Amino acid sequence: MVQALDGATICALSTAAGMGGIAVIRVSGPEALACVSRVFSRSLAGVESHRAVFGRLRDAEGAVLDECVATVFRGPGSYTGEDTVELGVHGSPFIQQEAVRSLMAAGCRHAGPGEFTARAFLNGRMDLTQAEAVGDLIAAEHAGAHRLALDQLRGGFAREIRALRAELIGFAGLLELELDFAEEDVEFADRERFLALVDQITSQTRHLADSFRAGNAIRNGLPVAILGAPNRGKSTLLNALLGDDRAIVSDIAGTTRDTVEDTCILSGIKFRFIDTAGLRETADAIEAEGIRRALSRAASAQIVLYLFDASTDSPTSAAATLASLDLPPSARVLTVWNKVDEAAFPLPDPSDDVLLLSARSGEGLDALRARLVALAGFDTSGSSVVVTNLRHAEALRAAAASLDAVRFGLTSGIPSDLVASDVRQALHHLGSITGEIDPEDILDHIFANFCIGK
Ligand SMILES: Nc1nc2c(ncn2[C@@H]2O[C@H](COP(=O)(O)OP(=O)(O)OP(=O)(O)O)[C@@H](O)[C@H]2O)c(=O)[nH]1
Ligand SMILES: [Mg+2]
Repeated sequence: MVQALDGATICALSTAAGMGGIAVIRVSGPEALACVSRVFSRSLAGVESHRAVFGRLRDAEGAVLDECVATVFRGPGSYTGEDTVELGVHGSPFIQQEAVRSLMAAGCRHAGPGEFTARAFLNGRMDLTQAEAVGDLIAAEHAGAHRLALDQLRGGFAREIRALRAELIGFAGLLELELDFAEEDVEFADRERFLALVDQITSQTRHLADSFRAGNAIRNGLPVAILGAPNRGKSTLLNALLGDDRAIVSDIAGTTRDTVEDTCILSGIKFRFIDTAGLRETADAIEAEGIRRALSRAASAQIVLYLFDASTDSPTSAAATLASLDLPPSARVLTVWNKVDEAAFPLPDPSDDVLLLSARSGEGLDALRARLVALAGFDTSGSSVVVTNLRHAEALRAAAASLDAVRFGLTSGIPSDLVASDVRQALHHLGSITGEIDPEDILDHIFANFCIGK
């Protein structure tokens, strides 16, 4: 909750270090220096910003609790924009707990989740997308998610949104001007230019919204579906990729009936591997449902590994199977020839889209991993902005819908004041991303998901 934005001085453990390490207690607010001075052997009143002083910290009863370093950051040049003190205390849970209790007795109160970052936003130290990036940065489990969060923290996404808004505001200005002279029945703004501008802003907005699919995949794992007829070694491959005995393997065709999925990180990129029921004609209702699920997961996968069995599938039958596949064009299909250790036919030449391997012996597995990383690299290495946050994606889609209404209004002779109201709607949606509109309701939602001390 952001209920704590009342100007009080707040304190919280910022990082909980292990025994023997240093824990940082952050104190922020107008009374930060005074509060800490009450429980510290040295007054911080005259200490310059970004200076550290050594002293003794007292507990709530006035006894010496610890020797520690207090670092002073004066507002507005601090993380929150307010006067802040960071106390580096010894990391024992007892010292941490007593230090916080002592600060509370000295006039602080506990910070809510994300309250430091919420204050940073309210004090203009960062926009909303950057504040959200702080949460993402802390939650990032792998290099891909970390890079996206860092990009967002640096403000690239916010700049793009502001540029879009600026263009739209310019457009709205022209429209308002036209409204001012409505009685004279003049059309100031050139409709063609208007339309071109609206189209351009709409397509940029949609493009950003569409990047959410890639952004989400990077954060939550790029979906890779493993498909093929029964007994091709799909489950064996899943287990080999995960390095874990995750799915049941047997020589009985139709072993896997449900989808089995798990994630692993390859070269800093998170992949979500989905093992599926073998595809075949079947009268068994449960198996048929498994196959339906397999195809539905394949439809939302970014990469499909289609397995053939080098010991039973002939290249001709494989070609026929591939030709009859009805997979969405968005998925990249890689043909994987498994069981090369028992190959019965001449094997095709390996290429970017054709891989030869033995899931059982591990031969060719590294090449497959490298190929997957290379394919994912398209999404992660580009310098273009990628939307990773559902809230942003939804706001972008809503803005695009309002812009569609603007276009409709312009082309169907709807009065300019109604068109102007759609323009304002679009501005509102874009503004909600960076927090340039009244942010009260979205604030609670965003900062509630933070941890205490940030
Ligand atoms: N020789 C050899 N056998 C393999 C290889 N990979 C899998 N197998 C064997 O092939 C059989 C089927 O493997 P699974 O992984 O269960 O095949 P699946 O595609 O998941 O089969 P379903 O779940 O029935 O669709 C098992 O006996 C595996 O041990 C391989 O690379 N070489
Ligand atoms: Mg299986």
